[in-house]
Order: sequence, then C-alpha cells, then structure tokens
Amino acid sequence: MSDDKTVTDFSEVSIDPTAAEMLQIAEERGIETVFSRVREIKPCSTGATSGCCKVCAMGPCRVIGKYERGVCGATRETIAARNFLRQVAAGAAAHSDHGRDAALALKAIAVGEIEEGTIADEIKLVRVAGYLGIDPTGKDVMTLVGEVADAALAQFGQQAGELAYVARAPKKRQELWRSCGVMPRGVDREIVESMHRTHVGTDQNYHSLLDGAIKCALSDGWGGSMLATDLQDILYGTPKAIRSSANLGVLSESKVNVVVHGHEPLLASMIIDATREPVMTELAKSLGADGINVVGLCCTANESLMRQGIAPAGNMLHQELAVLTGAVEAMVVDVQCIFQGLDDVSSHFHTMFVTTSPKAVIGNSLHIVVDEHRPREAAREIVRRAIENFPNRKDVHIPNVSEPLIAGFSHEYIRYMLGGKMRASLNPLNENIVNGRIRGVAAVVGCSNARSVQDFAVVNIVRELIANNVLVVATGCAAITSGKHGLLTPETMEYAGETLREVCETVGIPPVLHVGSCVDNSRILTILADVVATGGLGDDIAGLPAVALSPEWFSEKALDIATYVVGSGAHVIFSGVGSPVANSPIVEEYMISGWTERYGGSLRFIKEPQDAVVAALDLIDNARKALKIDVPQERVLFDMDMRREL
Ligand code: SF4
Ligand code: MSK
Repeated sequence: MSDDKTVTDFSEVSIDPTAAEMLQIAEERGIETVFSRVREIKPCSTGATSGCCKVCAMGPCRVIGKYERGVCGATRETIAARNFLRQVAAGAAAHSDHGRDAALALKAIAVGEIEEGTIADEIKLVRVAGYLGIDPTGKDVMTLVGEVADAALAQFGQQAGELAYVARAPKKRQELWRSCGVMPRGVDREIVESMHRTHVGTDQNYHSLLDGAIKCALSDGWGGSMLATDLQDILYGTPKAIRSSANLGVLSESKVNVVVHGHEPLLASMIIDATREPVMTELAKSLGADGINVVGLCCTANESLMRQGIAPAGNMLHQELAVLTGAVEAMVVDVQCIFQGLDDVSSHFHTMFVTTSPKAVIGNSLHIVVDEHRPREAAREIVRRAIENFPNRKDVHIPNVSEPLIAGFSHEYIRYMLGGKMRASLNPLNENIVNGRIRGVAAVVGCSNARSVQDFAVVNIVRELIANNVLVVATGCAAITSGKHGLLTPETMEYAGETLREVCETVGIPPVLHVGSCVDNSRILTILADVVATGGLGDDIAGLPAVALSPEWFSEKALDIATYVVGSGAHVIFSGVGSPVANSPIVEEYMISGWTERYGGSLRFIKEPQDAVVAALDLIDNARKALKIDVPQERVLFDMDMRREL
C-alpha cells in the first residue's frame, strides 16, 4: 500500500469496490475512518517487533540497535517471548470469556431466568454432556441443561487435573502435552498464570515463556473456545448449509436497517426475534418503512449467518463503511473487534450506536445491556428505537454489490455431507487425501487489517490454494471476505484444480467451506482430530497434510488461535504485517524449528501472500512425503498479472 497521505485512489486500500464508493463519501464529507488514519499514523517500529518492554517502572526499555538488554538485564529473547505470551493471554481471555458467557446463558435458561428460553439442539446437548462426564440417562432436558452449564463453568475455575475436552485430541497429542508440561488444567488458571509469569522478575527464559504461551492457548482452543462453540450450538442450533449473500448491498433502501456487530450470537438472536414480533413490523410500517432488515458484521455476522441465514454486510474493515451508507438506523455491538471510530462516524449520520455488553462501553454510545438476565426486553428496546430512528434518514447511498454464498459447514454437517445421515463420517475426505485428489487441507482464518490492502491476500491465497487442489475451510473475517468475493458457492469449483473439482462435484460441496466465526476455529481442531481418528493419515494431527493461514491478521485473538493450532501439531503461516517478535531472530526461528521439533507445528510470519502459498504447499507436500502418499502434483502459481486480474 502507498504511504502517500494524499492518496485518493481507493483501489489501493481495498480490492472491494464498495470500499472505494464509501470512502469517496467519507472524503467528500471530511469524515475520518480507519482507512484515512492508517495513512496518517506510522506504526512504531520498536513496538511492532517487540523491541520494547514496559512491564516495570525502570523502563520502558527499548532494546534495539546497540542495546541487547533492558535495565534489569532482560534479553531481547525474554522481552519478545514475554510480550508474545501477554498477547496470547489477552486473546485466550477474550475467546474464553465468550465461552463463559455462553455457559452463563445456558445456566440462566436452566434456572428459568430467561423468558421463553429454549434449547435448539438436544442431540448436541447429550453429546456435550458426555464430553463433560455427565450421564444423561433418564434426565429431563432442563436438568441436563443445568448440569452441562455447571460442568462447563467448572472448567473455567478448575485448579488441577486436565480440561475435560483434551480427551477429544488424539491420544498421542495428549501424551505429548503431558510430557512437555503444557497440559491445560483450567481455563482461567492458565490465563492468570500467564499474567503472573510475565510480571516483572518472574519467568525469564524464552523457552519456558513460549511453553507458557502454548499451555495458555491450549486452554482456549481445547477449552474456552471449544466450549463456546458447543454451548452455542446447543443454544442456537448446530449449523448446517444455508444460503445467504454478503457485502454492503444487503442493506435495504426501504427497510429499517439494524446491523449487529461483534462476536456473541446472544445479541443477534435476541434482536432477530424482536424484529419478527408483529408489533415491531407494524411500527416500522407506520413510520414509512417496508419492514426491518437485520444484517451482520464480523463474527456476529458469522454466528447468525450460519444459523439463521442473516446476511453479512462485511468483514471487520466494513464497520465504518456500513454507517457511511447513511442507511443504518442502529449499529448494535457486543464485544471484540469494534472500532471506537464507529462512535465518530455514526455522529455524522442519524445512526444510533448501541453498545450492549457490560464489558464494552465505547465513547458516547447508547448503552443498553443485552445480557443473560434481560435479553429480550433490552433487544425489544433497541429494535423499537431503531425503527423510530427511520424517519431521521437523510442521504442514502447503498452500493449495489453483494454476492450469493453458502455457509454453515460445521463438523457435524461436513460428516453428514460426506456420508449421509446413516453413515456420517469423514472417510471420503481421508480417502481422497490419500489418493491425492485432495492435495491437502488449508484453514484460511482471521481478520482484515487496514495495514494490508483489504481482501487482497485472502482472495489470492484462497484462489491459489484451490487451484492447487487444496480444500479450503474458512472462518472469521476471512470467511466473510471469501463470501464477498463470490468464493463460497459451488460455482467456485471452476477455479479449483481438476482433481479437487471432481471430489467437490461428486460430494456436492464447494471447494471453500465456511466453517464459522473466529471462536469456531475450535471446529477445525475437532475436524483435524476426527481426520486422525478416521484413519489412514497417521496417529496425530502433527504430520497431516494440513496447514493454517491467516493472511490479514490483526488481533491478539489471532495470535492465541495460531498458538493453540501449533500446540495441536499443525503449521501456521501469518502474512500481511510482519512478525511481532522480529526484534529477536532467535525467538522468531524458535517458533519455526524449535516448535516443530517439540510440537510438530510451527508459526511463520511471511509478509507476501504469494510466498505464503509456496510455503503452505511445501508444508503440505512434505507431509504427504512423510506419510508416503505423495503423488506427483503440478504447482499452479499465480503471477503478478493473474493476481491483479483477480
Ligand atoms: Fe526494562 Fe526490565 Fe523493566 Fe522490562 S522489566 S521495563 S526490560 S527494566
Ligand atoms: S472478528 S478477531 S477481525 S476474524 Fe472475529 Fe474478524 Fe479477526 Fe475480529
């Protein structure tokens, strides 16, 4: 991206044409956005590479250039590893607290606190009870709901032993975690211990700090996040294939638009229910609207897309752009990845900016808490106020751009697609990996980042991987990006390599599968463990021809996800911005070779998307060789002209 502050060629900041349309409006009206501020503010090169330590008041110490140690003697390695562990702990805390909220919502239903509280998937309730060591025999649904909620909540506060869900990992992996001393005991315990380890004067050996990062992240991947996914499936339904469409064109000219943004499905589901009440529709009509249109952003979008088909208006970088259409009556947010800039952008329009989590009050937002105690009442109030805001609309400009998509490929639905109801299994997937029709599996996950050209890396990487017969599973904002660019439909087969196309045609799945939100990366762990259990591809996740890529990562949660994926035995490649530990080449290298030796997985930061694809194919092909299932495969690598054309 150009560093020129006067840049107005918006195609330089995003390959999504709606961004250019909206940013033109922002420029004309003198409204700042993340896209304008990113050109004004240069990232701090010391902080970006972890050259700075500020854990005590003898510092902050900038250990760069001629300096090899901070005032206390801490080395570059210690500082880089300590900062990294703190970031992982913050990410794990965010994801896990999301899981805790799902458990609290379940508990509130069990004790009758939520008016009309329902359970959407009783089959999953019974399965999850089994994972948590509860015998469901002879218990009525609400008794079981209460026991599952209590057992789930206990996982957070557990002080000793092992998290219940680690038993879902391959046996060999569990033994490795025990022998490396990184078996997670309790979710909160590992996060708190990480903060303790990184307090001044505590853990100061980078190997130990990085093992701490693995343990903390595993407590989320096989704990907090996995619980969040499972409990949300019980509450709101286990996703199955569902049609919708994505991008700003899903906003309506004639209806009241309510945008739900953030991460937790509780908010979206309550808002959606409220908009369906006849009294609300009548109120909307009486004020000149044709009805009420709920759309999503970020991972709230993913959660409600997968279960109710609610259309995503965009990924994380689309949040301010949605308001710039002038068509949003209410921007309703819960937690994580919400820009404070939304407060300012909304103030230029009639948009009501509503925060709903007791944990997240932002600027001058209207704060109406939607929690497990009074969710319906609060949701009704928000929807009513959004409708009453409709007559305040002025100029509206909605880009006429959206793409159809299919989402909702949960682990359960993939098994069903591959084997039918009676023989649901991953057998066809494993067979086609072994025979080479599917070269490997890549998870393309994570965010969008204003320091990269929006969507460019995700679209290129996905297209290049499927052209090389690699099946892609996508989560988070990368999944929405794929949807916005038409990559989540069966028609995407036309871009796939010949053998992958054959498999997708036979089974009836697209080559890019929407698997869920960022918390749902736990679904990918479940799929990988199931691939191992299905057989024919070794006895551990390490060694599978599978790789994860996060092409436009931005959050601490992304580092946490990467770390639990590495700890689970898979290789991860981040691109876009550089390595957050680059100030210590020793730590950078250890995350590649040291972690591979110890855990069978690695974390690499490879800035350019084309280099990331080459590295991903190398890792997949090397795994195939080691498994002795390599078949000669051509490589289709895109040149610069092909990328530009995309
Ligand atoms: Fe500096 Fe050491 Fe304090 Fe960090 S802990 S700020 S390196 S003195
Ligand atoms: S919302 S963490 S930008 S995926 Fe989950 Fe998107 Fe990344 Fe936030």
